[in-house]
Amino acid sequence: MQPSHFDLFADHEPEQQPRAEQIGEQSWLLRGFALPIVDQLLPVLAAILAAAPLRHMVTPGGFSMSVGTSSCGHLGWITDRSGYRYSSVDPLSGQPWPDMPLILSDLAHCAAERAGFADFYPDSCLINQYVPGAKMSLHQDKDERAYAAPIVSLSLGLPAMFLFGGFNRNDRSQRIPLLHGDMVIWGGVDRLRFHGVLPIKHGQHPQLGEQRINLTFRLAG
Ligand code: MD3
Ligand code: FE
Repeated sequence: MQPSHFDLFADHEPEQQPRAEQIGEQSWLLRGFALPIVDQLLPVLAAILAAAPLRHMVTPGGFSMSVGTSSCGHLGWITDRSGYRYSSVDPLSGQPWPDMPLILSDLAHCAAERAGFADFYPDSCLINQYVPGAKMSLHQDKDERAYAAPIVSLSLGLPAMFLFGGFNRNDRSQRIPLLHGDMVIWGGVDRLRFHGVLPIKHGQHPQLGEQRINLTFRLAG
């Protein structure tokens, strides 16, 4: 394994590390895990979005998503009238997606490791932008080639109420507030649980303004 430059937590005492909160059998919430490097992340994110702008993709059913999306890494998640899938090309530019910067892949790797998932090397980072009112209905993530790897998420900007459901759409959901800098890791049996995000409320985040950005790191290919 290549050495990580994201060794911020390596020489800290355990009690100084962000605490891990178990939210499912194999799911963990790391409150504020990304805060120590968030000022470095924001310009990196801006550069990705300059090369691959956020856009409102169309679902197979013909509806425009309220969430704006883009990607970096080898594969990016897309949707259009012909379906949901991963693509190595950004349909907007016809070019490969921007590379996934090391600071992002390392952050995801370290978060996964903290949650007990060794050797997580994501090949895809989906960037979701929520403005007030935007939401994500309950769904499962099934477009990845394999489900053995966890999914790691990073929340930035305005808070969101995350819905963590069961294995059937109508199972009762837990509501978990996700705040700026929080990271969540979903693996194993929890990987195929239904989940969603309630409509984002109005507000101003000091660094991101009136929006929430969520990054999800995946092994898609
Ligand atoms: C739980 N995004 O992009 S992050 C998605 O906040 C998505 O933007 C939400 O759901 C967001 O597909 C939630 C987290 C997430 C991603 C995948 C999961 C949670 C998950 C897969 C299984 C269980
Ligand atoms: Fe999802």
